[in-house]
Formats: sequence, C-alpha cells, structure tokens
Amino acid sequence: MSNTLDRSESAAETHSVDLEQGFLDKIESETKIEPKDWMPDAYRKTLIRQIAQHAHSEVVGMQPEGNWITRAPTLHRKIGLLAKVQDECGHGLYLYSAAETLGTSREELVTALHEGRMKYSSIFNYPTLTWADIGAIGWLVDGAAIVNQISLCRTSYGPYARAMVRICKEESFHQRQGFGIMVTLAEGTVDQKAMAQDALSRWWWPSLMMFGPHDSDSAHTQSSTTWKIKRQSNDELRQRFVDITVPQAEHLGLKLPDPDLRWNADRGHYDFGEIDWDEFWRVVKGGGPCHLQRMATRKAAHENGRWVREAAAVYANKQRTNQQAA
Ligand code: BYC
Repeated sequence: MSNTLDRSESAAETHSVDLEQGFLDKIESETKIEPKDWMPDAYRKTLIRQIAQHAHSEVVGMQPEGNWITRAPTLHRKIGLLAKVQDECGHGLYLYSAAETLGTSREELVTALHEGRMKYSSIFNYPTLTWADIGAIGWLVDGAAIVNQISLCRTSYGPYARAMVRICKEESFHQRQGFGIMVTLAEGTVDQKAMAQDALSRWWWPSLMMFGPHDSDSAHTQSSTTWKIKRQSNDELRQRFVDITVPQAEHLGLKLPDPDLRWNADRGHYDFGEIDWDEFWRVVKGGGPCHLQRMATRKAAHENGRWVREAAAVYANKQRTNQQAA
C-alpha cells in the first residue's frame, strides 16, 4: 500500500517538474503563454495583480480628465477629450477581460479595489487644476504609459500582450492630443505659457514615479523579468522616458523642474535628480491628495451602474433561453 502511494506521489512530482519545464521552455523560446496552458501559481498571481492594477488605473484615470470635459476651451478640444476618456474606459475593459482569462472575475477584482486590497497608479491621485493639466497628462502621463506599454507588447502572457498592442495605438493618439494642447498654450499668451509651465512643474515628478520604485526596491522585478512578464526594468523605462521627453520640453520652450537634469555624454543619457520616494510610497499607500475622492467617485459610479449590469444580465439570460428554445 505504502509502495503504491510512494509511486503515485513520485509520479505526480515528475509530472509537475515536466509541466514546469514545459512552461520555462515556452518562456525561453518566446512562445506566448495562453490561458489554457499550465503555468505556476506565482506567475498567474503576478499577472492578475499587474493586469488588474493596470485596469483599475485606466478606469480611475478617467476621473482627473473627466473633470475638464465640460470646461474644454473649444468644441474641437471637447470632442478630443471625450474620445480619449472613452478610450481609457475601453482599455480598462480589455484589461479586465485579459485578467479574467486567468481564472478571476471582474467583480472580484473591482471589489478588491473598492476594499483597498488592490491598487491603481499613483499618478491618478493628483488634481487637475487647470486646462493645461489636460495637456500635461496627455503628453507626460500617456507618454510614460506608452514607454511602459510598448515594452509590455512583448510580455509573455498572450492575452495581455495582444491587449497592449491595441492600447498602445490609442495611447499614441492621446499623447499627441496632449502635446498639441501644450504647443498651443506654449505658443499662446504669457498667461497661457505660464499655465503650461505650472502644469509641467506639477506633473513631471509624479510622471517619473509611474514607473515604480528603483529596481533595487522593486519587489516583483526579478521574478517578473525571469518570466518575461516585464521586458525592461522600472529604472530602464524611466530613463527612456526622460531621454525622449527632455527634447520635447525644449521644443515647447518650457523648463523641467529638476536642477540636476543634464546630458551625460559618457552614458549617452540624461542624468536626473532623485525622486521624492517618501512621497511616492505615501501616495502608493493611499495618502495621495485625491485618493479619497477618487475612491468615493469610483464606488458611487459602480453603485449607480448596478441597474445597468442587472438589466444586461437579464437580457443575456433571455437571449440564451430564446436560443436554446429555437
Ligand atoms: N503606482 O515591485 P514593483 C494609463 C507598487 S494607466 C501605484 O516594481 P511591479 C492612463 C506595485 O504594485 C497606466 N503602485 O511592482 C490611464 C507593488 O505593490 P504590490 C498604468 C505602484 O508590478 C488613464 C510595489 O509598488 N500602467 O496609462 O513589478 C489616463 C512594488 O513595485 C506603482 C500600468 O499599470 C505606481 N506607480 O512594477 C491616462 C502598467 N509602482 O502590488 C493614462 C502595468 C509600483 O506588491 N504595470 N507600485 O502591493 C507595470 O508595468 C508594473 O506593475 C509597474 C510596477 C511598473 C507599474
């Protein structure tokens, strides 16, 4: 009896080693991992955490910009902003769907956000005080998001990688509409240029924080890199963003709020000053200036949409029953 047990335990162990090796071979050969493939629990958990956090960021990220839809300065700007905010909602939906392929549900993920068990990006905890903030968000926040997400188009999990391809196309439109607003303001009156400068000064450091802590303090980078969920580290992507954005600020004739920013010919990159990591962690842990407001608005929107979800579920059931009866 005990021999039979030993044999079946050791067969199970061999099977699990084979599965793990098969998974690692796929990662090594750049074959995407698909929902029905075997994957280690920790890989699945990391993906659910990151994809859901990303989805929550897109949805909460509608709030700071939504704040300016009724006050956009022209009809043209209003249409552009409306389309952008709608796109963010769509990104959230693709991402929740990608997370659901890992065996969780949107309801579970949304509840975790509402109960403070999941995060959204630190950047959406800052207020949008003037119209120039809409330009700065498009230029810097979507610009940072593109740098991060272009890299994620090559992530190892198929549904996430494919969602990223589509999202990146839309983000590049967002970045251009934001930069376009900044160009108009920077070339406008003295007051308009000052407004653009003020927005840049407030959004610059929070945009750098979007890339997460230094690699040395990043809890997940090592395992995520091994599994090719992350293709570049937080610091590598942050540096890339700085290198791309400094010449754009120069083109606008605006000043980045960093006295330590300078070209380093030896490194072939811009050096930049130290991020205020106390502020970063305070915001990540829920101490950001707009955190309570963002969460209250999100929960109220969810509650107000309950009847729509219920009606959609009843309708879907009715369709299913009709199809079965036919
Ligand atoms: N904010 O080990 P680390 C958009 C957390 S939306 C908050 O480096 P990881 C847009 C991190 O979760 C774009 N938390 O983590 C929408 C972890 O805590 P937990 C949003 C942060 O995952 C509307 C801890 O700190 N983009 O584009 O390896 C309008 C340690 O960090 C942040 C994405 O979500 C942060 N900034 O790397 C306009 C991209 N940074 O979970 C635009 C997808 C770190 O252990 N996500 N934390 O409790 C990623 O690429 C990665 O998750 C990160 C962090 C690079 C952000």
